[in-house]
Amino acid sequence: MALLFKSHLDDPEAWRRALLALEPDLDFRVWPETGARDEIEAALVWAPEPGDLARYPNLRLIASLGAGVDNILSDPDLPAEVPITRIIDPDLTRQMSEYALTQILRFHRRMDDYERQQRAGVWRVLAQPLTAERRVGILGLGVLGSDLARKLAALGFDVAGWSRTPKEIEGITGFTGEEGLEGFLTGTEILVCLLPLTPETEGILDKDLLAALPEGAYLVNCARGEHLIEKDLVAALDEGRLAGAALDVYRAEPLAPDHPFWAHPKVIVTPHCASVTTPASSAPQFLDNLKRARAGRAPSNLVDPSRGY
Ligand code: NDP
Ligand code: OXD
Repeated sequence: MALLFKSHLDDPEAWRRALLALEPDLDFRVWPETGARDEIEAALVWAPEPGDLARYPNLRLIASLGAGVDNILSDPDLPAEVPITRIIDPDLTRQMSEYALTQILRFHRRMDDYERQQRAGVWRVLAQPLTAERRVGILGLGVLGSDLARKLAALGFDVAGWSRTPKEIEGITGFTGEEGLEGFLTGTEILVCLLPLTPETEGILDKDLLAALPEGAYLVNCARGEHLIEKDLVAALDEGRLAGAALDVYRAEPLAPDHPFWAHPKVIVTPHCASVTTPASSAPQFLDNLKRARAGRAPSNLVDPSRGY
């Protein structure tokens, strides 16, 4: 039986090395060189072609190469009975918290204003709130959001988080569901999006949500481009209601060369690099799940397709 690898972003040779180092007999095939389709028992994928995963009659595991699974669950022909897993990995979590902290601290310490001052040759010390006076709000208190929340709280920030179900995290003010969203937003000066992309969260970062933030707030979106209504962000920045945005993800990636974000003075653009799955660190969980699937046991890091994440 064989493993099929399909990703336009991840390096198949790095994955081959990492997996074969642990299981030398693994039959590792890279799409589209699938060989006989009935020999494929597992698929390790990022953004598979819609309909493709339905073509392997003996598939028993679909493993996302990332933490997000929106690009798998969007396939209308997904084989319903095959378990889907995602990456939960300390390296991935650490990278995301580093990325978000970099952007948050940059805004908090007014580095965007100081960079503008430097370009104009201006020497002026700006008012600086203390961390305890700065409310950072995190949309999504899952694996990534809760790690970031704890690290921000350890730095002394006033941290709040919003999730679907209630969360008890020491030092974090939790808000839940539709009814909790407005109270969460009105206190949030730096908003970080770490939600999964689902039908409920698609387009959540729209003009109404941005208008509910205090004047001069900042946005950090490191989840999915489809969370954001891009023209609403540009309008909020241009009208001065938002002070800045750091974006790692976009509706269309790579970002088109003529996209207004590239040259916007209040936008930081990074190329979906906040957190990257590393084969050496994530290969063991995939092989363990393959063993579990072969033994008819539930894999770890299982996705709930009915929930969408
Ligand atoms: P998790 O599934 O662990 O956490 C998701 C969180 O979002 C949970 O707290 C969940 O609530 C909450 N949530 C989901 N739906 C809703 C909703 N409708 N209303 C309110 N809260 C909701 O995901 P991760 O933390 O592992 O990852 C988050 C996302 O980050 C990924 O889906 C991916 O899109 C993105 N990502 C981006 C990367 C990048 O490089 N830019 C890299 C890795 C991930 P509850 O706890 O109640 O279930
Ligand atoms: C992920 C990503 O979901 O890289 O892991 O975006």
